[in-house]
Amino acid sequence: MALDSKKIRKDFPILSRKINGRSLVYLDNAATTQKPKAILEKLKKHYEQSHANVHRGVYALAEEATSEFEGARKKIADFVGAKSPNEIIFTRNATEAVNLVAYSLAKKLKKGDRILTAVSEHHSNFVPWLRLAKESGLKLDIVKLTPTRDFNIRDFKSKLTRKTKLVAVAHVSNVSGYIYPVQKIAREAHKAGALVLVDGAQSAGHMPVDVKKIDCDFFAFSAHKMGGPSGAGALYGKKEILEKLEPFLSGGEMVREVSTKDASWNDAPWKFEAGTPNIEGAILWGEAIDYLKKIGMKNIERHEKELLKYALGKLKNLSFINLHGMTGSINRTSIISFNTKGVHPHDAATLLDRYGICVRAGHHCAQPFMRELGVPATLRASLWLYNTRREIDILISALRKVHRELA
Ligand code: 7TS
Repeated sequence: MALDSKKIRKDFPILSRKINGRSLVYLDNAATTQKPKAILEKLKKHYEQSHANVHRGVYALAEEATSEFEGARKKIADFVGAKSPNEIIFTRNATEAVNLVAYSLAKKLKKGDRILTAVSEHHSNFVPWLRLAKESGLKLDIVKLTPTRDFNIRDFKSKLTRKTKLVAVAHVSNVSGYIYPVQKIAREAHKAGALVLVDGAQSAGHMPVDVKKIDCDFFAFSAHKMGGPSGAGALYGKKEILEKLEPFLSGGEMVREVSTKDASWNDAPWKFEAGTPNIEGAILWGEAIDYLKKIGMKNIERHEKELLKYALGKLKNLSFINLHGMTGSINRTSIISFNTKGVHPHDAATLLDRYGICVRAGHHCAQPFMRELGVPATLRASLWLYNTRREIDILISALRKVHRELA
């Protein structure tokens, strides 16, 4: 079913804003997405009617808040295909979810164990492993790119050893939009006896996700990249693995029994959620998920693919544009990185802003990847369910002007 863009755009109040006298063209969805008004209404309702701390009170209001909060956990679990809500740990964002695995796993790994990640990762799924390796005497192996700048499965297989304890890769690259073959990666990693973490920050809001089908052991993602609020994220972890892991943070909520000598831990996922959680963040995330489900993730994916094809067709016709990553529309989401010949990405982005266009310029927190691409920075347009062909046309026409003015 084709999306009714006109109707969808009305759900996002910010899209009717003017920037520099122009209609806002928001093409920075990989950084964060805009929010549907359903979540604003939900926040008002929650604060006006059911706010209390969760898990602690026996009074009706606290029970209501707890049930909304735990209800959100169930919505999130169902959304990514987890077997049970207890496989979802609330975190602040995808970054914290990755760090949770790094810190918890650190206690299980020994000197000489190896971690395998890729050169194309976002820093959030790279620096924690770099650091863990340095601090715990582990070896970090890094998968190279193919000539088309994608994940190199051959190199991956050659670097996977019996000493590899964890494979940590993205589901979708935040620079090229490339969709990693995560099912294949998980199958190979498991054959070698390694655990698999998939960083789903760029996939969860853009395509149907099924952690059971991928068969990953961990899946990290953020609410703010899928219509939800910032400050809310989650780590999916297989139940049997979470049970064996030590908590990352300690304090209230995560304990069962505390004496002056010792403490015992609550069950997963609560043993990983020390302190008062982001209650409203979780609830609003649940609301955002209801919104996305109503539209349908398959429809969103199809809409983005169509727009991507349209945008790539137009960009390829501009002789002054260098596209990075795969240049076809298969096997990738609608994240497009490119450079404008003779114009620094920051200058181009600043000029595009004059036309009301928001695109990202920079290294996109993926400096090792930028080095492989041979550029210090790129321009990046990233699309979502509310973007339209008209907005792509506005971008193309503005890029022509930018090139005329600056190159
Ligand atoms: N992993 C990937 C693949 C990402 O793209 C990002 C954020 C993260 C992890 C971290 O997510 P967070 O919610 O914890 O911050 N990516 C971007 C980006 O591309 N531009 O701004 C943030």
